[in-house]
Amino acid sequence: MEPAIKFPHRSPEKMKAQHEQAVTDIKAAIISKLTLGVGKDAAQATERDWFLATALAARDRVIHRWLAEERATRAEGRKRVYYLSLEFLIGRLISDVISNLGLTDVFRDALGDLGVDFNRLQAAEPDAALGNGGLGRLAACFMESMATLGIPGSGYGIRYDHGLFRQVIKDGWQHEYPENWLSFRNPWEFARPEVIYDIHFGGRVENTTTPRGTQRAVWHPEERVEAVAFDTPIVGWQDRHVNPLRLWSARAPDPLRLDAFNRGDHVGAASAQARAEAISKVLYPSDETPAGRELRLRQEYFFVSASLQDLVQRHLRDFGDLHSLPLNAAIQLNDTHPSIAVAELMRILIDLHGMEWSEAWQIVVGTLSYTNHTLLPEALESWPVPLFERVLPRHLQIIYRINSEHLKVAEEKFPDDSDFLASVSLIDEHHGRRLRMGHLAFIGSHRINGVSGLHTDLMRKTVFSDLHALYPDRIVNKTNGVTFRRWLNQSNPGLSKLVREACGDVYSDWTRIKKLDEYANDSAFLEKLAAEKRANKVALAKVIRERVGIVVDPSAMFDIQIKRIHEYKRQLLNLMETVALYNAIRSNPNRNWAPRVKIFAGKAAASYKTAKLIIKLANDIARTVNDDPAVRGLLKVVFLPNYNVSLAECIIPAADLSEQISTAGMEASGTGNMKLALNGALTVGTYDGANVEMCDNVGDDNIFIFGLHAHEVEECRAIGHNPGAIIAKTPMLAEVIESIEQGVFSPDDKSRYGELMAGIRNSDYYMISNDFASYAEAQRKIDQVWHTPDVWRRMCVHNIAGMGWFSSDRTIAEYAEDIWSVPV
Ligand code: 26V
Repeated sequence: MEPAIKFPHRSPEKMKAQHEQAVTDIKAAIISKLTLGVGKDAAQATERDWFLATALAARDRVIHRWLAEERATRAEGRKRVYYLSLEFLIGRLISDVISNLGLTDVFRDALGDLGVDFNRLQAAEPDAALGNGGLGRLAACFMESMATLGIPGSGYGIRYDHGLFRQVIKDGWQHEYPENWLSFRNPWEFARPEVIYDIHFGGRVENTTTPRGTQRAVWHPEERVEAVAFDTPIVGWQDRHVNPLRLWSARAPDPLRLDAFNRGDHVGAASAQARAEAISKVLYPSDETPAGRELRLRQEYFFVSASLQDLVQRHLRDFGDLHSLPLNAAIQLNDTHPSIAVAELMRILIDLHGMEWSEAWQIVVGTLSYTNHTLLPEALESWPVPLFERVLPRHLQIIYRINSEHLKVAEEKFPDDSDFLASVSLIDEHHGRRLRMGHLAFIGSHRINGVSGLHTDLMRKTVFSDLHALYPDRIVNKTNGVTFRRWLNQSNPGLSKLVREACGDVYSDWTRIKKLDEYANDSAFLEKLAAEKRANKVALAKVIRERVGIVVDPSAMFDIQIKRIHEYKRQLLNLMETVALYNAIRSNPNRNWAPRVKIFAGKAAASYKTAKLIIKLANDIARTVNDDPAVRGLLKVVFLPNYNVSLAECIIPAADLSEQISTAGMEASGTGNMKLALNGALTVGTYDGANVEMCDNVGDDNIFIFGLHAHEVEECRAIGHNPGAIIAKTPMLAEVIESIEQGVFSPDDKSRYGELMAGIRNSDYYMISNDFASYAEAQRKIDQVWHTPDVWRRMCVHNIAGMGWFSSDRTIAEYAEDIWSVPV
């Protein structure tokens, strides 16, 4: 679908002629790239060759705009935004680029003329899976929105050789395999072999006094690694603006020790190279071993140091003086992973540019800001002091000084309160001396933001309550959003067309989508909406059959839970309710059940045993239910392997029901919730994360909310809740637990889920027992609504219409105004 009414003054004949000319040009460009860029004839070209040629032809159409925008930013001295993130979960880029250029129909027709199917060609692009989940995907949506809004923004991250692992399900269990996204060349990126920075590690610090009597620290590192830049252009909607995503690759300064090689030590001769290159080898290496943790710290410092050196150099080139850095640059830290930036920027200003401490500190705080994405204690980063000192001795000194200045301020404001000081200190003395990276990021930033209203509120009340007392103006909320260009226009072109016919170009102006509310009682519109949903479900049913061999009926309700597998996200609650439904259908097959297909997808961290067991349970339940003729036609369960951005693009448009059922207070925001509602799914969810604001935007009657609220969860935990008593009072739940623990779904290993179920009986930290009855009740209410299609469809319309505010354009505009001080 092309941008709406691009040439309002042109006649249809003229537009047709123009289209034909464009198709001719693109055809020639693709053939030229195939021949000269890929080295293939059309007759020998594989799908991958066609993808490469097409991507190269599309990329050519971006470069001039990119260079022009960069020239203008420089000439006008515009403030730049730097988004530092260890993760960018981009997925495929081809349809992003071509559709934002407004050339989808042109490329489709050009390729068609060449005998190539555009959809199949798109599938030949490997996903850039440089992220784990929500945090990384948010960074990708933000990059696209910054480009769309014309904000001069650069992303900085790591060019991992291997992104997130490929998940293979064997006999129901998850296995991990390396992802090789770069093995067939990445046509989007530009290697910049001339943009290289030295990154240092280890060694010692020499403290000297200059002849003038000032103290100076000189770091004598023991190791040097090179960071090499690779740039990917990120195109905004209608090609208005293009921004770079600069990813760093690690390289050893000396690839080979020739003396060792000539002695015959072929492996040892390359060991320094292997150690250096390990830094950009894999995303989020296992942190189960000390070596893994150290590598993670090296990754963080590596990309932060390279990025800061790069932006400081650019600032000096453009403005000549580092004192104006906060005026001309805003650096956003995506979670604590880049928080070493606080100490590194201080080091650059003081050690390398001779600045005074307090002057440097003002610049750092004025330039940096930090986004928190989770309150889970196990996910809050901290580093053991001895490890940190070994890797970054000079930074430890700087952090100690930051801490002592910070504690002076704290002591002045809250005198004689040692508990308060211990709680705001950058050093946690309780767990064997660790550096609290969240605290470091907080102290070094002028703004700290949460990612939904509830999450921000909890930040103020829990993990950062004492720091908040010290700096009450710093914490602000910036509720997450998603880019509608990818998550509606590209992934669901049929629905996108309907929305645009009704509302106009919602991709330039998200407020327009609200107009869809006016169509909620338009039966012709509701029919068209239903037809689009049906077509998407037919397409997903095909994918399900091809990938897992299960046949599902597109007229059943597609009930979807897709996200990382984590106990707090409670896939287990969904599975247990599925078992309850299975039991109920078996004992009462003739009731007026709403036929359902329960679809799960998601990866578990390789070392997360319980999450992997939950995947196995999903597959065990799927096998049992799908093989049982008693429920045939009424219930199917599917676990789709290897969830990634591309699979999400295929599942989300086909969803009827969106499961957002985390334990209240634990999901910072969620963004899948927004994508699914935008695609016309109804939400069953807890009052958690951005679900709360979704309620406000779609209206309480158009969303199914159940379960404890965050404060109730806290109260329950405080008084010590009693799952045993709840289970005893809830026969349906008791039956589910018994059947799972007795091995009904695991006849080959009856005790497989004994411990998992004992966890619920005994402690139930995630409150499955507390929420079970209210969840099951919500599901039966959903069945009722499903039986009245008009009501269901009307609710879908209100959901789509209510999602405007969840555009990442809104989120980014708020960051621009309240945090970055850049014009939009
Ligand atoms: C990380 C870890 C790592 C150690 C084991 C447990 C654990 C649990 C959670 C996490 C999440 C890290 C940060 C993150 O990805 N947060 C997600 O950020 C999204 C974008 O803001 C947000 O929508 C999700 O709710 C939030 O979980």
